[in-house]
Amino acid sequence: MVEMRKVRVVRLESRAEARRALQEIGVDPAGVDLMLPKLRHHLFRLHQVPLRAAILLKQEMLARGGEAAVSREVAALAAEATDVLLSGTEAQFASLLTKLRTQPFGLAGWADELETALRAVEGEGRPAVFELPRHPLPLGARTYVMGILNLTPDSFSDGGRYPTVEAAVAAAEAMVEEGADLIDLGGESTRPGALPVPVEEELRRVVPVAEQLAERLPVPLSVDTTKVEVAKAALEGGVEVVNDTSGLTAAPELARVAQAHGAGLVLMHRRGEPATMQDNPVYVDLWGEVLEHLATGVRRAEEAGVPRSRLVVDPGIGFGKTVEHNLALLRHLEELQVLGLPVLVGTSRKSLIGRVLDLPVEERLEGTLATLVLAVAKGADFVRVHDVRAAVRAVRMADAVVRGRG
Ligand code: HH2
Repeated sequence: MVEMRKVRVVRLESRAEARRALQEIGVDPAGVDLMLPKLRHHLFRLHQVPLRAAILLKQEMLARGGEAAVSREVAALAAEATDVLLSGTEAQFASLLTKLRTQPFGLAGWADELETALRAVEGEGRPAVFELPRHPLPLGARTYVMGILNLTPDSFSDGGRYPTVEAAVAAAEAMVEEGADLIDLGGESTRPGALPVPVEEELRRVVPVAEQLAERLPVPLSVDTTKVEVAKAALEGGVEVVNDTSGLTAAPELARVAQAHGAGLVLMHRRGEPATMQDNPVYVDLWGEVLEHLATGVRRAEEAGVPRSRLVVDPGIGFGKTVEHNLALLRHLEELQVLGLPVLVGTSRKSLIGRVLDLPVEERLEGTLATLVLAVAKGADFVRVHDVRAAVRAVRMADAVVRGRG
């Protein structure tokens, strides 16, 4: 008989893992279904629940053996609303939702919000494929590496590297050789302090390269732009994704353009305009605000007819954020799960790495790789990078640990 440790710590990240844990110890199949909802725990933070609703909510969750933490002002009836930390098993939440739907004070609406969040953390309703016109990408099996091709004279780390169409095409081909799964073309720098580029100039930089690459590359292209004219011309030239760093705030019509071409749409969070976004950014609740901005973008995209299977969300590392904000976004990247969409993260050579390690832009590779690996561990589906070869190796290795092989 092999000696085994008597007590072990178990962390169950998904329903599938919980099911496996029960099956491994030989639980009766009927028992698996009964016990599974009691093994999965959830903790949600609810923003500003009105007083009477909060009191009922607390009472109902406590009655089910869960917990609902509220502000101390609630007991004194001295607050109009309170944030709530709501904790319980899946079984307790299921029973709570049924009850909330029969209650007054807007609790039925909170039940809907909670149900959406519960479904999202379990991965239910999450698109299985990033649907693109010519190169659809199945989701969930590995992390895709998006190579950056900046066709700009002033990008912060690689501006002015490709003075001709031929040089840009060769650079993109080299990135694909190194394992890039997509190529992101940018004709306007979004670095802090960058000034807007006239539309004719952005078109001149992007469209000829896009047309050449669309014919030659076996991978999809995206265009990093906030301009309708540029997105349109690029999509007509064979590009398959619009990467909108404003998250449909600069030009909401971008959604209709993407929809008309059956294109993918990346919605990123940013605060303000690149020219001024780093002037002392302040957030009351960083994640709360980032998620609301992205959810609004998602709603706009859906209203324009873009299906969820064509959407990706991105927290926008470095866009109107301090180093501490950027670190907090990376530390809790799993917060994005609540949107139920694939996630893209862009940290490559960014100033947060320069500031933490005190290194210039050409020495930020290792720092970049560390952030990529953590992003994979926290569920990123896409990473946007300059150094494709190194990123592909780091991400594949991280994927093998996190998701297993094959
Ligand atoms: N970062 C940059 C540009 N576009 N798009 C998405 N979706 N996510 C990002 O994090 C992101 C982005 C900034 O980096 P870079 O392209 O290297 O620099 P510049 O904007 O100066 O060209």
